[in-house]
Amino acid sequence: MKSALITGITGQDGAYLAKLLLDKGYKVHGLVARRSSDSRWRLREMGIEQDIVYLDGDMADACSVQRAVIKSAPDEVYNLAAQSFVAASWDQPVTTGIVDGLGVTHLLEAIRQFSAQTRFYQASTSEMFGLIQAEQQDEHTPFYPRSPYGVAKLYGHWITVNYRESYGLHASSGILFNHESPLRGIEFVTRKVTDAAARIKQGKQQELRLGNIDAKRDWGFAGDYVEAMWLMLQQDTPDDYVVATGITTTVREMCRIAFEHVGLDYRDFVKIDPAFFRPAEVEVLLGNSAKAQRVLGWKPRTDLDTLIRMMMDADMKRVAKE
Ligand code: NAP
Ligand code: F7E
Repeated sequence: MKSALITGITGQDGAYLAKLLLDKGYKVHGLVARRSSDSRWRLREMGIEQDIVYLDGDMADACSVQRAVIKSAPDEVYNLAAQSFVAASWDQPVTTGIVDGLGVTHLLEAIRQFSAQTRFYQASTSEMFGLIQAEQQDEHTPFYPRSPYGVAKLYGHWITVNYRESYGLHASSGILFNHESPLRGIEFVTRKVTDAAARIKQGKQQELRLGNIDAKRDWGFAGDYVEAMWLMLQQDTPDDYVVATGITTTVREMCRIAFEHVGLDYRDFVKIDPAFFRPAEVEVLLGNSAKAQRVLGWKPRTDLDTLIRMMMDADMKRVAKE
């Protein structure tokens, strides 16, 4: 039985990845940071809460990360833990830098010292492209991060490349573009919109306040994207891969799809609020995942319309029960 350690197991991707690995017969360990309220709801929704071995720890605390690596004796480590909300990274730039940046070194050092055969996945991000330097971004596109989050993740990305090149670790980085699901955090724009459309439809909310709805994102489904993570660690050679759909859509269009699904016109309810604009914006992202498709045999299976409908259906049911 293979052993895996997932940091960030309580997050959106953690839940989908844990399910995928359990289905493949892995023993799954999860590094979980102490919180005063319940953080395992996604694992419960997936029906896998009882199937995971939980290890206490925080990415900011090198000792706890080291202990988790030693205890889980992992064949594979997936580093998904992060302060992942871009907007919050301007409010908490130092925490974001420690957790999303230095935290990666805590984990890589523990692997290097105690478990050098372990394969490592780093959750890199399209936010590293930020102010885009090419119309469609791939593994060769220069980076230009636009937020403390993007800057911290760029450190995490390069320290992963560096440990691979310095110590020969099997360390890979997935440069993932936005991916969503019914388990997406409510603060991210897709869930904010589907939750609000469901509430408005059911008379529980009157309007939806958004920021820059002209921003464009390359949105895919989290369930498809965790397969790419796993595939990267099954290769003989570690490498970096862009994971994206190759289609970019405005927030405005995404709102139209969501509201239309419940028979509403978003223009009647969406209000633009300067409070949701960012100090520096990533206006457009569009990924080229040709390498992942060629080498890993991966491809996105869920289009945006299907994804938003899936999220809308889940939110309609949840809001109705409240
Ligand atoms: P998410 O839902 O925000 O989950 C983040 C996870 O990190 C949660 O389990 C959270 O724990 C944990 N965490 C936060 N701070 C921690 C700390 N100090 N120590 C230990 N754990 C900590 O994020 P996601 O959408 O699943 O994304 C997974 C990873 O992929 C993240 O690294 C993100 O930056 C990256 N990424 C995401 C996307 C995307 O579109 N989703 C795209 C590219 C890259 P709590 O539940 O206790 O808060
Ligand atoms: O914003 C615009 C906002 O917060 C998308 C994270 O998973 O993907 C995610 O980062 C766009 C931005 O995601 C609102 O300005 C307009 O242009 O859903 P988001 P994100 O910032 O793209 C990347 C790949 C990651 O790595 C991150 O971890 O939508 N927008 N109005 C809004 N966004 C939010 N959240 N709320 C609004 O009211």
